[in-house]
Amino acid sequence: MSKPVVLVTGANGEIGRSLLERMHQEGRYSVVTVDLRPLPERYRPLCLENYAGNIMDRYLLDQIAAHHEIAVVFHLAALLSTRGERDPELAHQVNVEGTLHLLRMANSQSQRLGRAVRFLFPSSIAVYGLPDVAEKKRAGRVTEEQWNVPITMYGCNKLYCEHLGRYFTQYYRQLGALSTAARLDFRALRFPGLISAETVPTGGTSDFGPEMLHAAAQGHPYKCFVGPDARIPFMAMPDAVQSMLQLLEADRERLTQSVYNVSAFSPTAGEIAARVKKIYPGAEITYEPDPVRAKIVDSWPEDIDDSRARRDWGWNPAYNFERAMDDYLVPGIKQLYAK
Ligand code: AKB
Repeated sequence: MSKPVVLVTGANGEIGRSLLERMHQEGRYSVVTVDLRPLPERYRPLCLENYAGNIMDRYLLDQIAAHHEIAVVFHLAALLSTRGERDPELAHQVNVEGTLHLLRMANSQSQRLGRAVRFLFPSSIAVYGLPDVAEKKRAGRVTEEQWNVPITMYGCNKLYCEHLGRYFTQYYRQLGALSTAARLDFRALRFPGLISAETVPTGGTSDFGPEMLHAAAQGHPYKCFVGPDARIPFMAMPDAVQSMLQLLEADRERLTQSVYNVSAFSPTAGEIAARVKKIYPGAEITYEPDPVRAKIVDSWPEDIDDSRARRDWGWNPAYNFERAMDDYLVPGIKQLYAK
């Protein structure tokens, strides 16, 4: 029997590349990718087919759907929070209209195949918006439905797309004749800032964590754009990939909601810097808070309550802060820059 086909959008991004490697190791799926930038040579053999193109191109999406029986979509393509504040209309187009195109395509595919295509969507802590640091401290770990008042275009986009996905799963064309069995099956994870040993993210506001570490590993000085007390949750990339695959495999009957918080550890910028300096004693880290980016970080919760993910589908991160640094990030980054 042939393997189920998984479509990954934004496959050339930092989550995408790690996901491709992990799915290749597991060997259970055939992977088709789409990204604006062609995938680097080393990732191409991991996939059945790669399309270089824009998710705004509906013709391209229809063509991909016509050529493959897509069972799963990982829709990773997005413009992140800092980039989105520089060009909010473009962020809306890519993050909302692009997602709508993918949902529509996955829905028609579900109808064509007569079974629900599983649609995995990385949402974000950016959907939360706390008014100030005092309230953020008081709020502590927030649950999925608290403080859903984002202050960035990206956060608004992610929150709306969570609703779009739920709508497509439960109500799409509810006045029409569409059978419920033919609707797609949307599942979202709200990720904290992600830290990868292989790539430095671009365009995000949680980027200060990974940037600090990658700069130190390359012997570059780093000016942190938030103050040392800024605290948000983070997660090591292997756990992010693990959570997506675990949610993908979860039985629908066990899921009590379509959107889940997932969290791992929650250091301040100063605690990350201290750890980085312990590993790279020569690291030069200074603080020059950017008022807008720092305010965005202050609007995100200190931590998120992921007890529903733990209860419903067994989420349990493998990496706490120390393990993430010592067992994953530092060895991986050393190898990366030794090349
Ligand atoms: C960003 O900083 O925009 C992202 C996120 C927290 O979703 N990394």
